[in-house]
Amino acid sequence: MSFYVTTPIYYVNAQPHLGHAYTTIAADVLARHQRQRGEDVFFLTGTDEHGEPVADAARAQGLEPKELADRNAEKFKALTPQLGASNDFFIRTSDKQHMAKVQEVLQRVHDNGYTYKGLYEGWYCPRCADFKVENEILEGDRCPIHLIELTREQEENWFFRLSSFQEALEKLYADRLDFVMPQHHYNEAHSFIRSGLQDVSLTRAHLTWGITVPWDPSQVFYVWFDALLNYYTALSYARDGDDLTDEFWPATYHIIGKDILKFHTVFWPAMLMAAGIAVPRHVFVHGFLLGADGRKMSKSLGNVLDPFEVMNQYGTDALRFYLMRDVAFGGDGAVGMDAVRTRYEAELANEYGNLASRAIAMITRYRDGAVPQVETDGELARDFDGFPSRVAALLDRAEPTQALELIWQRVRRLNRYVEERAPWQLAKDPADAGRLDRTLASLAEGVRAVSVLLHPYMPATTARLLEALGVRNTGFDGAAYAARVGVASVSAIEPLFPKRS
Ligand code: ME8
Repeated sequence: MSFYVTTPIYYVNAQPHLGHAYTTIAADVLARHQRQRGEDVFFLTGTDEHGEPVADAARAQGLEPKELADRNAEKFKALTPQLGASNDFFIRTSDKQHMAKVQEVLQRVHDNGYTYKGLYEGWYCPRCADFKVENEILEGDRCPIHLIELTREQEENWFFRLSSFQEALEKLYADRLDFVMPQHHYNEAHSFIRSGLQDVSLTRAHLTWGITVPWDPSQVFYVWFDALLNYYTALSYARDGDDLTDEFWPATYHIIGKDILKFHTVFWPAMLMAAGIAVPRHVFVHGFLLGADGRKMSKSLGNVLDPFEVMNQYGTDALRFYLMRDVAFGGDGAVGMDAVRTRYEAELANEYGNLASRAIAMITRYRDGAVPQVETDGELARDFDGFPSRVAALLDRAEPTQALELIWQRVRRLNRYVEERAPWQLAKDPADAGRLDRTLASLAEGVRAVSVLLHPYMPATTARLLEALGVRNTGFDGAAYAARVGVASVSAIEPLFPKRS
């Protein structure tokens, strides 16, 4: 089976921030998990470089758009490995191959009769690079997202006959109840469609920073259509000399924030249908990260959580864990440094880190580092029974927070097990040697199994721990808690989550 997951491609008019990191990390967890299961995975992220927001930002800094794009694309590109993201390709919409493919696909939309020339007049937000419909506009003709004043724009454009897809989109939504997830965002998109679709502008006349319209070179494509097509074009040139489209299209999951729902759940499937291309399987829409005060993060409010600061202080894996754990994926959630510290100390250091170091220390102290090769405890086996497949089912539905909660319940179960069995008591009486053997074996096996499941969330830390347990197999088949211990011996390890000042 193939699994293709994407993040939005990020605008290069600004610096990477926590919101970008969030989506990339979530997509990475899904990609890593599917790889563990032996699926053929392709994970795509990248940058959105054309259009008004970038041209305007470049002008404000006295730069050419391409200069600003090159400069900021590098920062986004550098961020992915820093986040531990395992993307297979990084697309830039200024790539020549992307541009050529966009022209090819949209020419087909034109040839299929889904475009016409018309006069567009409407309220336009230059920051969204989007015309707003009347019922979205705030008082004072302001953008509902950026709160800035909209401008009244009029120009001759090529239009996309979105209205021709009214029935086809309604059918798509009726046939595929999981096309948009979670449910409340499906409902939102569905009701937008049912309220009646209007044709949309496909090109812009007064902009040069974009992809030229092949049948009318005086215009460039509206940046959103250029950008959306990245998901499709990337597959055709990501691997030198190899076209991956047949293998990975349609995409399994587009992971996006709720700010760009309309483009992905309405325009995008219609555009694909117009070009005769299959629509993606799922669009998963996550919520907004908010400042610790519950308000939208913004520099002027001073409530921004800086991903680089979190990584410097606590490490990449702690940032990944925190974001997947503290904000239920799919909803909004407040984030802040205090909450990071609490999760780090209470859960990573005191629960998982402590469990790992205690297990290794006791096996070292009582059995010279050799894990007793005896049957594991049936009681613990019962608590672990069937749970990897429940984790997998949740991750198949793009629910990393709930899956992590299930895994964490097992981390806690293992800590309780240590307390209940009190190996330090058993070690005092040679008559308890058999029980001590069984306890240590069960513990080693439990720590191994949960670490395999935590691997997609915290790849570096779990790899270090599994190495100390002498375990090479991080595949999903190793996620089951087995009666036969999967760990032969342990070696000493530095604390996984050291104390931070
Ligand atoms: O919209 N909370 O790019 P963009 C959670 N180029 N996620 C957030 C967030 C927040 N506060 N802020 C940003 C664009 N994000 C277009 C996309 S796709 C074909 C083109 C994340 O740089 C979230 O994924 O504004 C959101 O959808 C995306 O960044 C917007 O990034």
